[in-house]
Amino acid sequence: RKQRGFTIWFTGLSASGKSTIATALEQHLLHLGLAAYRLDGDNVRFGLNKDLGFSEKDRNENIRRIAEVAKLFADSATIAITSFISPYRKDRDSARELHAAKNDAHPDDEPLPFIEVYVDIPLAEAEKRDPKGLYKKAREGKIPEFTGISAPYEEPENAEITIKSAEKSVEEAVQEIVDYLNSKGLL
Ligand code: GGZ
Repeated sequence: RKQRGFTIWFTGLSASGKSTIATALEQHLLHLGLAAYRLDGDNVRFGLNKDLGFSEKDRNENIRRIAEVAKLFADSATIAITSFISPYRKDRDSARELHAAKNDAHPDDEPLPFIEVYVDIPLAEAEKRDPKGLYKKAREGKIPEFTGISAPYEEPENAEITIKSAEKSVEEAVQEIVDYLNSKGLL
């Protein structure tokens, strides 16, 4: 059977564990012989989106472009995995709607599935982890508009999957996502 493309959209605070789980999930899917590709700050914020910072407007545009790129990957029968804070509910909902929209050139195509994964961690726990010392700098006022400290994070209300990352291993998190994908017939 032909692989269907779809997008797995991670969202959560800095240091929540999004990228670690996204990377382990990508490895798992590749080992199953599936085409998967991860979009994250390293390959997007330093390239396509290097003109963007962290103001609300720039984050809106960051997420808009990432959603468009993820959709292109999904449309090419790849599993797109995105790993960005994506703090605004409106932006995540737009990404979801973009995947659901009919393609005028291919009106008979099925909509591309969009799976939102909320990597839920208490702010205090993320701040305790602080692997890059960014929370400390943000508290000192050295990084303006830092998510969770001086910029908002709007929690998802209808995420397909919520992972409490302070209470689970990376392997358990990956298994939870894989079980969900299997239950929806996506793998
Ligand atoms: C939040 C920031 C900021 C500010 C730099 N706020 O832990 P990290 O370092 O590796 O991940 C964070 C990353 C967030 O970029 P995203 O593209 O995911 O953000 S968004 O979806 O909101 O557009 C953090 C670092 O960049 N970083 N400044 N002010 N995170």
